[in-house]
Amino acid sequence: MRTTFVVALVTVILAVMLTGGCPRKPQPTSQAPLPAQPKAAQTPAATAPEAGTMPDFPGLAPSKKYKIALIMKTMSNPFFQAMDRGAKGEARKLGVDLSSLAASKETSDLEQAGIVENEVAKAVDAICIAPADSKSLVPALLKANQANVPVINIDNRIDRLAAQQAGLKLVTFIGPDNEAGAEKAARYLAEKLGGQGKVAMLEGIRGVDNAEARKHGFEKAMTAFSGITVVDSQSARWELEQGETVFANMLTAHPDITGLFCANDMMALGALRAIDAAKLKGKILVASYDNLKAAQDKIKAGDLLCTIEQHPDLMGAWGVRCAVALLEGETIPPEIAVPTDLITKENVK
Ligand code: ALL
Repeated sequence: MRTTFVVALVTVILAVMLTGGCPRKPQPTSQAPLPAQPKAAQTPAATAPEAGTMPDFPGLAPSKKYKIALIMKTMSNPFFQAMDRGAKGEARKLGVDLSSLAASKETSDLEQAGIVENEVAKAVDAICIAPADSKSLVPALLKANQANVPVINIDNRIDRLAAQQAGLKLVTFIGPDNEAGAEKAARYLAEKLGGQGKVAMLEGIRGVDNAEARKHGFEKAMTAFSGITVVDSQSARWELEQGETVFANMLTAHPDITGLFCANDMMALGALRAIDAAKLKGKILVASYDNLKAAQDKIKAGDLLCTIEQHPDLMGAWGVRCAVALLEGETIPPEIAVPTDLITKENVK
């Protein structure tokens, strides 16, 4: 009887901790230490909430109108428009003065670094950044650290080693498990191919954390199917036009490709154009990532097999909420995971 009570008590305590509901003492600490372990050995911190939940900081009532900068990659990708909407909605609720900023292109990482420096110079209270590159933004973000402007990393991770070596402190990372998300989409593709055939991948910008993680997820999924050969994998730098050109060239080299995984929808939309131009519509199954409106339309039309919803709206909203909570003295978990959902013709909206 007594043992049952103890087991039940421990279970309740663990459940409360895992859902992020444990009571939190307000602490003045602002910067969570960077985990020291290599990537493979990392596990979420004990206080990190499950994917799709986040500490809600009940009763969060800002004591002043905070100035927060949301710095994204480029508004030319509708993915960031969704992130912007989420952040603006939360900023309205919390009375935050939010500046939404972005560089011109997917490849404009140095321009993005300039935006970070400008915002630091304007003395914003916090920065939420979806970095275009995982390493080249480090020096600009260090300037934020030096000026005591807390940095919340969303969507794409700053490279842990580069951050550690530079002594860069990030409050938290809010984003998906990109490897698991890509693996989910790629496994679905392999299953729909009946575990047979020649497949290829269009990668994001090489060396960038989420692009590399999605590539690993794709490779992991494909190695489980002995009848599938990966014949090509190249970067199309997240862009539609590049997706079209790179995949058109791949098709010339490998006209018998029957499956393609793209690390984002923009590249997939480009690849679908190349498939059309090569008169191969219906012969190649395409899987991708982001669940943009244009991708949903392609799924409904039967041109795209599946995509992954990774909730950029939540990344934006939670980024703003965590920034405010931190400025109000709350402790922020070092990792906050957003879910990845497989979207197919069965559940597309
Ligand atoms: C990443 C996002 C997206 C997006 C890409 C392009 O960080 O997670 O999947 O399409 O940026 O900039």
